[in-house]
Amino acid sequence: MKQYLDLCTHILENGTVKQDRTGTGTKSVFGYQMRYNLQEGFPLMTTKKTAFRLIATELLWFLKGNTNIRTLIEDRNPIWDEWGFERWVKSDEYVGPDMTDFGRRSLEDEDFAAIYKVEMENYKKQIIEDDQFAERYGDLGPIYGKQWRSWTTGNEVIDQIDALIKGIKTNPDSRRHIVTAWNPSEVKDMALPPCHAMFQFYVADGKLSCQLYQRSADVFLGVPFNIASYALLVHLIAEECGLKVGEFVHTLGDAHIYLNHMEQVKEQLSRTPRELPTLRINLQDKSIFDLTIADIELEGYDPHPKIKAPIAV
Ligand code: THF
Repeated sequence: MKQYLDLCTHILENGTVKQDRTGTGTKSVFGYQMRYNLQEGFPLMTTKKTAFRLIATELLWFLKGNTNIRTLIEDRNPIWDEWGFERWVKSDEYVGPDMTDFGRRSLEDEDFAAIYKVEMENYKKQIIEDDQFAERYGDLGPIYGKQWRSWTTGNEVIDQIDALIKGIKTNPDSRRHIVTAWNPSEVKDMALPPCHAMFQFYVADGKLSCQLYQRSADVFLGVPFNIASYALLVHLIAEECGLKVGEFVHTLGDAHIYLNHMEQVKEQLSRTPRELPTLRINLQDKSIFDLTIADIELEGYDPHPKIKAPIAV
């Protein structure tokens, strides 16, 4: 996808090197926009193999209103493991080896990395096997699933996705098709404040479009996931509302490349994009809230090989 490769080039050429919360360091720009016409194919990276199964199971997890990583671990989806693990090792009940700064230390110190791996496996095993442990230490706080499906103020509970679908069906021309995950009163209780903070839908000519405002964008690891995730969301909502897919407009706040992803980005920039795959959804008479990964299929995906990179925690 040229749009994505252009973003990478733009940051390499114009970005500023800054320190960040994770201590890794980034090169970043502030404010950037990309547009993906979903009629031209499904926007999953072709310049590196990207795990669509992980993207889809994460989105279905959000849509079910789930915030506990137990479901993700059962789906063999590791992308939120570090954030659950962090809550566990920072708790009073954790008495194992010191895991302070485990993300950075496991990259710098092989012996530590081996100990961390054992602790992480134990954590995941306990999440799967022990209901009470999973309830206490598998929950990431009121992150996306909670805000999307049950934003709570006083004694009112708001299902923003249900309201979004009803709004699109009954009043497609509305300029208020908005969902926000940024709940200022609950940000402090979240394992990670929402990166994809708010999105708006738009209907024209029988086509459904979506614009996302993403406050913080990890360009090498996160953004390929975010683009495909929102593209999938547009397909699901369009299917549910009897519309065709339009555009995904991706607006970024702090768009950064971690300094330990630079070689990987350059490798990706040296590759030529290939034809985009096609998405098929088997909704039948199901609601999008009851979908499983078996109902979603990707056809004709022929990417360049995977490029490995460490995630910043
Ligand atoms: N934290 C950071 N630093 N970046 C993010 O993109 C991010 N997220 C979610 C929460 N915190 C974040 C988690 N999303 C991968 C991708 C997305 C993630 C977390 C991890 C990742 O490691 N992808 C690898 C391996 C995948 C695989 O196993 O195949 C990849 O190569 O794509 C953004 O919302």
